[in-house]
Amino acid sequence: MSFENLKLEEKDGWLEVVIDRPKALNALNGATLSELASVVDRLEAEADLRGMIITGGGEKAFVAGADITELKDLTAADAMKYADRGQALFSRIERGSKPVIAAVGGFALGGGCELALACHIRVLSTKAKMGLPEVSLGVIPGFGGTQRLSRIVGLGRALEMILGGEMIDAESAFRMGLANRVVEPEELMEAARQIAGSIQKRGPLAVSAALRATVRGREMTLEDGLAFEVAQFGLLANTEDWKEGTGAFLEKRKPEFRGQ
Ligand code: CO8
Repeated sequence: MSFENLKLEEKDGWLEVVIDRPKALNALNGATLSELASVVDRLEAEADLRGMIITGGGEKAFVAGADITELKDLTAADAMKYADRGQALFSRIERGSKPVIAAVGGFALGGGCELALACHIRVLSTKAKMGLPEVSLGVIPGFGGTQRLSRIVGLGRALEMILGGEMIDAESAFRMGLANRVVEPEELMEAARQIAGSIQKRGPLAVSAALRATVRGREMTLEDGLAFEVAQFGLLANTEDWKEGTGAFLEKRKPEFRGQ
């Protein structure tokens, strides 16, 4: 599969996706959204793939937003269609069965910040800057930012970022729980791969079930979320991975999970 705006590599069972339009600071145009959608299809379809790392090409940006050149003359109907399309893609990432890590080495603004918010884990370099500057353009976050940011950092901090439109640096992002880790720029991909490597060692069906329960549970009442957790727990009990993981512990050996 070859792409115009993405670079794709498979490493140790993980897809590494570079959003690569450095001249536009990797802004998400329609073509890039379509390409990302087909990568998500592949991630879900191929059982051997365990997850995905998304990063930005060039020195300056993760993704500097939706491509503003495509926004200016949208009609109301087209704007809604555009927002729907981005939201659908980002929700597929968030609600998918495999973990997705954002490796943010520069500007993650607007739609780029919203893409990072839809990822499950965010690793930032010290050069990262995150923000939702849409109101400076007379628009609002439309790829999920008004919904996901407050769920991650709380309402007050989210509103300060959304209404004020200022960028925050990596340390501030870390302090408010927006970044899982902050590392030196040259260590960014390695840090993301290290997290991927830890996940890789675990039972793939258990990882998917844990992801599902945690992400979906957040949208439920505690009672419903707990019931959902019980159901996921029960489903896993029928799998070979469950027998292998618990058996290997008792036999004092490393498990060999087969995702079955
Ligand atoms: N879209 C298109 N082009 C962009 C974007 C963008 N989001 N960001 C940067 N570029 C382009 C610049 O126009 C410039 O192009 P050129 O060289 O041809 O002039 C090139 O990238 C380099 O940018 P700068 O020269 O501006 O670089 P600086 O280092 O001076 O500044 C900044 C970097 C601060 C990141 C600056 O480029 C900037 O402010 N960019 C815009 C950030 C922004 O406002 N993002 C939000 C966009 S709106 C959005 O994401 C909405 C999401 C929801 C959509 C819902 C659909 C309806």
